[in-house]
Amino acid sequence: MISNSKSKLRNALHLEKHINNYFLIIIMLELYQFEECPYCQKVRSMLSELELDFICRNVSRNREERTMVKLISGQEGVPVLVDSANKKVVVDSAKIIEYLQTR
Ligand SMILES: N[C@@H](CCC(=O)N[C@@H](CS)C(=O)NCC(=O)O)C(=O)O
Repeated sequence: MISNSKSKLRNALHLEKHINNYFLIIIMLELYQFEECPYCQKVRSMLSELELDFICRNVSRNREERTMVKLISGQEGVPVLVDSANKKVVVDSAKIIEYLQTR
């Protein structure tokens, strides 16, 4: 009986941890990018300089294969920044950098 309660508590704590991680992920900044893209590099540097955590969404080098980028931003170019907490999608490295600096 006691071990059953302990196991329920353990499961509840485990679930809570996952739920907390889930919300942490949604409020984070997401950068759609690929490593060799010089515009993406500029944005990554600024995110580091501002000590901002972000999720890196690595996309194909082939623009026709960037389905999520197209869906989210209405165009295929990267970098694209998604700031879910502020419901913003920002396209173009210069605009993203300006957004990050004034956010
Ligand atoms: N002016 C844009 C240029 C971005 C750009 O040319 N990105 C390339 C990758 S390095 C790209 O995605 N090209 C495909 C396209 O523009 O559809 C910026 O500064 O972000």
